[in-house]
Amino acid sequence: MTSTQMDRAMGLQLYEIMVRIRRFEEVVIELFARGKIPGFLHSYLGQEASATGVCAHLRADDYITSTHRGHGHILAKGARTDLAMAELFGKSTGYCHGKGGSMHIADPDIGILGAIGIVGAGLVIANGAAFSAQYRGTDQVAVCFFGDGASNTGTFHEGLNLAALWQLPVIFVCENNCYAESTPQCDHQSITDVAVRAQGYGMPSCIVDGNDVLAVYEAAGEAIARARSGQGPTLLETKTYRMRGHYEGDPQNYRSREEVDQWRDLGPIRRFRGVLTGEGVVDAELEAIDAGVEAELEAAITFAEENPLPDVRDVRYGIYTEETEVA
Ligand SMILES: Cc1ncc(C[n+]2csc(CCOP(=O)(O)OP(=O)(O)O)c2C)c(N)n1
Ligand SMILES: [Mg+2]
Repeated sequence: MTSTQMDRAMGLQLYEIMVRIRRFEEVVIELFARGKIPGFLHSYLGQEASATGVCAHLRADDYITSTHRGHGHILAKGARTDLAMAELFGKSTGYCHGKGGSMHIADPDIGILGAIGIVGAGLVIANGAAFSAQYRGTDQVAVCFFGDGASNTGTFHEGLNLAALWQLPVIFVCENNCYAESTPQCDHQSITDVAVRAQGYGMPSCIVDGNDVLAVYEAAGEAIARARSGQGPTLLETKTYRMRGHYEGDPQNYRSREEVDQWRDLGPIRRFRGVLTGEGVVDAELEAIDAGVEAELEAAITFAEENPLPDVRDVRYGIYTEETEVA
């Protein structure tokens, strides 16, 4: 393996997490098409290496913020597939009692501060979490996942500016998947590398092949170590590709089948399987991991199918907080 920090056990763990995300996405795409999942579905399929390589360095008490395309982020951070599946089904046993759905999953107990549909909002929320860690004197870090399109918002610039000024323990991970909705990157910004924007704020940055999980793991490891040791924020750009439409049902008449096929050949799981087998991992080991993930997902679907919808009497639960007196 090329990464200096990688051992065999970690390699297999990264593989398992990527397969879990991939299969979760493939399964929910099918269930969505069958009408089992309400609302919108924005698939993370193809981007698995980014969340996996970054989150492999995080502890349960580190924070992440996620996006509308966030299933991969939460699974890489340690979310359970059954509770996530139930949430997508809108069931009361889901992460947010069925009120968040695909785009709004949170679990503060494992540092998942929430997936946010407002593009660019995660940067300033991650800053808040990072500031809290800095203020409390802990070595926790915050990771913000966002897209190339989000890097054109005001909150992106405000977020980078403040994080650099206050040297916050935050890592901004821009998953550049070549599109913002139907708009290719070349039609929404004048640069090819989002990472160059960090220079304007005196912040280190790094560009990495986002479909190479080892490369992401290594680059993220450096950025996270810097943040943990009080050396401030980093902007990490992972170059990847959105294999599905912006949302399930997107007619995708803005890109060619050939383009998608070319990127399929560069897919992160296919590539990493090749790396692992080149290092002597036998197919049977990988197939055992695949089978374990399959069984986990079958159980998750059963859990989601069999659990109840939220009770209408709980409609206000978790939406409003009790008013409290502030002294
Ligand atoms: C503030 C805001 N503006 C616009 C939208 C509509 N919108 C939803 S997703 C999206 C594109 C986001 O692109 P990118 O940040 O590259 O993320 P990707 O979908 O590629 O993961 C837009 C413009 C929104 N949700 N929030
Ligand atoms: Mg994008």
